[in-house]
Formats: sequence, C-alpha cells, structure tokens
Amino acid sequence: MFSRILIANRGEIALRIIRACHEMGIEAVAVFSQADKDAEYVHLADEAICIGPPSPAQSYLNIPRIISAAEIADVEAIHPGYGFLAENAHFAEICRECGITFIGPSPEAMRRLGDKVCAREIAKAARVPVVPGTEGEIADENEAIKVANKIGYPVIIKAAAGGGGRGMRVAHNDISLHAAFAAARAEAEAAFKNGALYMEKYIQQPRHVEVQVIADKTGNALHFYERDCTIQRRHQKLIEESPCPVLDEATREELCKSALRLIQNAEYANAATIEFLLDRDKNFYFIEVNTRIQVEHPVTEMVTGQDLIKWQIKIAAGRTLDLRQKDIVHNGVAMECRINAEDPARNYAPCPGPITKFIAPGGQGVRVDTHVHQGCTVSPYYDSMIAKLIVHQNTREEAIATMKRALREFRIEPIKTTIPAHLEILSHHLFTKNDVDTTFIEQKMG
Ligand code: MV4
Repeated sequence: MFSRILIANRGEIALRIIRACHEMGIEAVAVFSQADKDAEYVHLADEAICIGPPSPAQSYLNIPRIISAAEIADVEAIHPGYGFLAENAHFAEICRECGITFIGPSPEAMRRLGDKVCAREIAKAARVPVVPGTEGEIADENEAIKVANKIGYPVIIKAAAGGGGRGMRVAHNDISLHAAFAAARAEAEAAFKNGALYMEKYIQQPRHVEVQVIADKTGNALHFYERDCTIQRRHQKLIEESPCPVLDEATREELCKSALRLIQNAEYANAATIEFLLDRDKNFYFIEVNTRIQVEHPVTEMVTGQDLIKWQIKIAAGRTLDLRQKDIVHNGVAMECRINAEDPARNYAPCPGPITKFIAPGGQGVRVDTHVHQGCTVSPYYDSMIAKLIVHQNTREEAIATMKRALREFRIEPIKTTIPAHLEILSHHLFTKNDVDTTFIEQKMG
C-alpha cells in the first residue's frame, strides 16, 4: 500500500480523499491555489503545497506545477478527484513517466473510452445496447443524411471528443441536419481540436441512469448498482438517487451486467461510471463512460456500504478485488442534492462571497460532504458547488421526507443557494410519482 498520496484537487473532494487516506494510514499531501490558502482541506492534510494563483490554468490544471509538488513532497501516487485533470490521459501518462501512480485508469484505457466513437464500438462488441446510429465516425454530410434517413429523424450529432453535453446538435429533417452537421463540426474543432463526429437516433425525453463499476488490474470487475441522475439543468446534475425508481429487477440486472461486460472488454482498471439513457418503454442504451470518480459517488456508498475512494486507492496499489458480486448488496434508497452557491430565482446566477453563517443538518440517515464552514468565502474562480446533502432511508418517500427536513435545517447566509429549488423539486407531483425525464427542470420548473 502507498504511504503518501498527493491530491490534485480542491474543495469537498480533496477533503473526502484526505479522510479516506487517513483511515487507511496513508499521509495526504494537498495542493492549493492562492485562493484556497485558508481552506479547511489544506489544514487537514499532512502537508500542503501552494501551486500558484487562483486561475485553474495556473494551479489545479497546471501539470508541471502539480508534478513538481508531487516530486517535492515525495509521494507515490496522485489522486485527481473529479474535474480538473481527472480525465486527462496526457496527465496520467506523465505521472507514469515520472514513476508516480495515477489513481485511476491507464492512459490507454482512458483514451479508448474518452473517444466516444471508440467507446460505442467497444460497447457493441460487448453486446451492450447502443442507440441506433452511425458505424464509427461520420465521413461527411452525405453519409449523415443517408444514415438519418435509414434510422429516422430526429437524430443527434455528437463530437467523438465531446461528452457531458458539449458539441451536440439535434436535427429533425435533412435541412436542419445540414446546419447541425456544420455547427457540430465547427464547435468540435474549436472546443476539442478534433472535428470527429458521430450520429445517433435522438431519444426523446429519456431518463439518465448510470452504473457504478470498479475493476482491478487482473480483470475482475464488480458493479455497485445504478444511480438515476435525471434531474439536471443544462447538463449540471441537481439531484441523484439510487436505485433508479422506475427500473424493474430484470432490467436492472441486464443494465448492470451490460456495464460490467463493457468495462471488462475495455481492459479497464479502477472506478468508472457507465452512462445510459432509459427511454419511455424502459429500453436502455449506452451513451458514454466517465473514467473518474464522480461527484455523486456518495449515493452509491450509502446504499452499498462500500467506500469507493478506498477501492480506488487499493486498486491503484495493485490489490485484487476480494469481494464477490453477491457480497455487494443494495439497501434502501439514497438521494443527493447538490447545494450550489447560485440563485435559482435569477437563472442560477453564481453567488460567490463570504459565508457568515453555516449550520449543516444532521440526524439519522443524513450525510453532508462539504469543505465549507462559517467564515469561509466561496471563490468565483471555481465551480459553485458548496455542499452535497445525502440522505439514506428505507423507502423513497422516507428519503424525500428526510431530505426536505435536512434542507430546511440547513442555514447558509448571506449567499443564495439552490436549496429553495431543491425543496420545490422534491415537492413536485411529477418528481414524487417518478414521472420525470431529463427535460423536467427546463420544461416544468422554469
Ligand atoms: C442523447 C440524448 C438523446 N438521444 N443521445 C447529453 C449529455 C451527454 N452525456 C449525452 N446527452 C444526451 N444524449 C441520444 N441519442 C439526450 C441527451 C441529453 C441528456 C442526457 C442525459 C441527461 C440530460 C440530458 C439533457 C439533454 C440531452
């Protein structure tokens, strides 16, 4: 096992990883930007190194500075958290060249799955259902029109290097496809320096369901069931829950086994999330793989009792999975609300600034993952998530009741937060009766 790990991240996930390290008897080295010098995670770490000014490009995204910190601190491994460098295959490669273990997949596996066209081909080879669409990349507009007429409109054009909703265009006929193709190609070239595109049938009003998996370096893989992340706004998740409230047991087993086949075919090690769309007839289709630990991982931890960060560290250190699939049991219902420093009444405008009052809720079945405390300041340089409120109960109704109670208990002043929006969603009749899709926030909450 490692004796010292550097955490190439900030905020709540840095704190989450430090806690896992300390419980495993591992020293944690934090890095921080000038904007984070007074952050709690910096004080909790065994050592902390300032890596530069507030802007991410000069700090948390700056590979030379992070590698220098790792060498000065003499760590054996780097945990990237989520965001920043977590899905940067070049960074994983540099870690390897410097003799530092990257706590995540190999750069090769990250590249294979980071290319959405390649990931789709791996899924097909593993007999995982994909949305009907193009074979490999689209060569040109003529091919796009030909395939669109075969599979039927509407279609969606996506960037091979995209993900998380960037570089996508929907088309409803040959004429709009012409414009969508040009726009998607230009956007992909500009955003990813890679104009490669592919096309799928557009699934209308789907749910977003994802499967948590973990694989070791010897090819053992386990799934930790699914999370439903349908409640999103502009590709930012607001609420996640497990289990998916509309899946029957047979479909759920098929979904989780599909995710395992995909990850094993990709020769992948460490934690991954396999994303699917679920259509209104409960058919599921693979869309993409996230090769990192995700923000919403605590939802899975609550229902399975497993510590996913510890698994990431153990696997990176070369441990084999000593659990069997049947040992991973799913208990009750967990739900997470992401509390952001944003004003839902002003189109979710960011609300950075000092926090003069911060009192987190507690009680049975409540977990709060946060780096925020009274007297701290929410920086405008980084994302606006200030806390994750996670609840665990026996049933969905009880989880919702506990979540509402905990949200009402939360005191965060004077900045605006997404707490009022969460309370509104949790009381919405469509949410309580499981009749939502990914358009819910924009269509029903505007
Ligand atoms: C889709 C889709 C409909 N049909 N693919 C958005 C982010 C990226 N992960 C994939 N996305 C979508 N892909 C097909 N073939 C609809 C979306 C989509 C979406 C997916 C999940 C959650 C929220 C979403 C919001 C808008 C569009």
